[in-house]
Amino acid sequence: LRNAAIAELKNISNLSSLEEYRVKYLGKKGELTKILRGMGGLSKEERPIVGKLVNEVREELETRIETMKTELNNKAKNKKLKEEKIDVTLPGNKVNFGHRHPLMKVLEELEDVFLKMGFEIVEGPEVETVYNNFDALNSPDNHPSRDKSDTFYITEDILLRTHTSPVQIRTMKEKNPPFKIVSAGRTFRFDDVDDTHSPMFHQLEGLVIDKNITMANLKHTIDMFIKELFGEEMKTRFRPHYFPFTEPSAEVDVSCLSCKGEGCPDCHGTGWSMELLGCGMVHPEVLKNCGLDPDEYSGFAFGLGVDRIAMVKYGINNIRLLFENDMRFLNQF
Ligand code: FA5
Repeated sequence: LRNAAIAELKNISNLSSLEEYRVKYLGKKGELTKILRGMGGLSKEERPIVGKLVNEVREELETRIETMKTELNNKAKNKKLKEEKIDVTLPGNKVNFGHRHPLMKVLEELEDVFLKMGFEIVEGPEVETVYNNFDALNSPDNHPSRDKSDTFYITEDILLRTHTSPVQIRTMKEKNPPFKIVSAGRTFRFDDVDDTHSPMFHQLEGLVIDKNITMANLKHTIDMFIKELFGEEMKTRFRPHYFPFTEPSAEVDVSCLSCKGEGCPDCHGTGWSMELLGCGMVHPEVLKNCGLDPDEYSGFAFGLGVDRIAMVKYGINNIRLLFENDMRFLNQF
């Protein structure tokens, strides 16, 4: 029996068959127990001999089973360790980080420049009253921009703002001068889409009200912010223009950064980029509409096209790219 048991043990390869094996030989109904139970049929002299033999075999099998158990346990542990080994030298999985949209980057950069120049940032709503968007800004009743073919009306008195200038009205009514504010956000016009126009675009409005503010302060502020944003070599050009809410008024272009002379695709050889902003001295009528005395206070205002600034800054020749969300384009920023 001992030899058969030892031979059988060699074929056992896992813990559950080892347990079956233990029960088979050492359990209550096991082979060795059977022999002990059958000892009643033996003579007095034979009993201690057989009893001793059975106990010896039992002890030997117990030791062997214990050893086998430890071996099997170790084997299982090693197998697990091998399988679950982590190769720390393997290259990691690439994590794609999101990033700011180029337009938002420019917008934040613009706000930073104006904060540095002592301006305060204020907010204004995208849905505005016709009064704030046109009337209070001295816009004549028959001004073409009021037309339904140019402006998105919600009701007769409510519209999607066509520019950020209504924030001027809100600020002048709320704050006591002197103040310097900027306000950026979305604006809407019934414009046909082309390379430089979109029906939804972004403007940044600036307004400075104090005593003795002149056109020189306006020119200096615009020049400074353009140089801060694009670099010292950037030049500005002020062209006389008309806005109902400023007098005098001007439009501003900046020099074409990538100018290739005569046949330049960006400026058609003029040396000047597309129009970037409108500006001027706040019209006395507008000051009066907001309860300010034009004999005491004066000020300047400007409104810049943020999308166009982004285009000049990053050399983008088509405004559509800013709104199409093509990842091949966006991933370049
Ligand atoms: C205005 O909107 C005036 N409110 C600006 C102003 C403010 C003048 C304060 C004086 C004092 P204008 O319509 O020119 O002006 O627009 C200003 C800028 O917005 C333009 O120079 C241009 O850069 C940008 N812009 C206008 N229309 C579009 C459009 N459809 N798509 C993209 N950018 C546009």
